[in-house]
Amino acid sequence: MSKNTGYKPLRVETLTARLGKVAEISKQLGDDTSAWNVKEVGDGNLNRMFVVSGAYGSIIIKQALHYVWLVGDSWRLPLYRAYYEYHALTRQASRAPGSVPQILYFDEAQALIAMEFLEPHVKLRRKLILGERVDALAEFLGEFCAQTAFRGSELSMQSEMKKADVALFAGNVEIPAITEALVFTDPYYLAEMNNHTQGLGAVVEKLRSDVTLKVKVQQMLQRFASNTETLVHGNLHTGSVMSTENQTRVIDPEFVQYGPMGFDIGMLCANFLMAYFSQPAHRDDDLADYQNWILGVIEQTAKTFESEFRHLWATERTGMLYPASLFEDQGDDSTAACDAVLAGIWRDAWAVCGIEMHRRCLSLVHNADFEEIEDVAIRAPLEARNLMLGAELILSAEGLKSVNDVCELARAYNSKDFL
Ligand code: SR1
Ligand code: MG
Repeated sequence: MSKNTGYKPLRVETLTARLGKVAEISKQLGDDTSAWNVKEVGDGNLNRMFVVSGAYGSIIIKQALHYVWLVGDSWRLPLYRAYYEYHALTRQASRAPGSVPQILYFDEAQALIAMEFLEPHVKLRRKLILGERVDALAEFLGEFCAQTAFRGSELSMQSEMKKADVALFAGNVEIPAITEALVFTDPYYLAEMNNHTQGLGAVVEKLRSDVTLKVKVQQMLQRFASNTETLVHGNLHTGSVMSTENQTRVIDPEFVQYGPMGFDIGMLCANFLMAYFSQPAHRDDDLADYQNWILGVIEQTAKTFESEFRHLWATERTGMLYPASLFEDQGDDSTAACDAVLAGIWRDAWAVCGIEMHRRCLSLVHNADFEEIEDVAIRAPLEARNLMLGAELILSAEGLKSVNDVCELARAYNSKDFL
């Protein structure tokens, strides 16, 4: 990784002059830069994003800033996150082909990535708030999580390459530190940047005084920080997924790091569960049908993850872990070994799921699913269901037999009153 010498933030007014001569970009937009139209889309928490359109089409330009866009200059953050995002995208593109936007150009010094503009894709979180369905969503997400988890691990990779990659991504310190604080720590005490909905005080107090719960969360944090099983996306919520009616892509892997194989699918399921619990505030007529659809997506995502993982286990187990020389070559079935690996993945996934459900109601950054419910008297009881199920998942992560148990619990909590 080189230094960001000569770095200068882009502006709408300067972008065309600065990037007009970059061949990889003009090839996408057309050489006539006078026809380029630049629009800033302030759509994330960390970076600046521009949509640039020209005679041939549109692209996205994403540039890191020296600080967190959402908070401002007081929260400094290294520009190198663009470097890690770029390397994450290239790995995801090869491990789960067709799952991420195409990268067109990367300028490390400017912390800038130019990529395919996904259109007419919309953030999945928005679709879930609007009550829209996406065909083949679960199959896509389950495969993405299984393929990136398996192919980024020593179940598949040669150790030498995997260790070199762990070393490369280990340089990313500050971004994982955000997750270590905002996701795993802040929700469980009165941290400075926290906020929660009025009326939730008793539930919040209950969670923060539960020592067993805090120990479980810290055990998961320990695994998150020190278990380099695979390259995780690191921020796979429904705002990091973009869909049309029938096509889905995963974006924004700047929180990438090596971590537990269950991390991404756990975080993803949490965001579907939050969409599920928030629905009574977003619709009346088709409420039950739509909530069932969301639970169906969770079930199918988990089942696809399992079947894809088992398929990769049978066909691509080329790394040093659980080698055929110890099992199949000896005439021994390795199904029990795969079962055990999957059990460990799900134990982590359900713990991460519960923790994500907590942090999105208690820490700095909340979910639009709940935040857009203006009436706090409606929002608080829905968030309370979410918080209490989160605690149950963390406490019972090891005992949950399958995703069906989780969906059954969600159905039960969906009619409970905790306030
Ligand atoms: C300061 S960044 C806060 C959150 O936004 C990102 O999308 C991550 O989820 C992070 O935790
Ligand atoms: Mg993001």
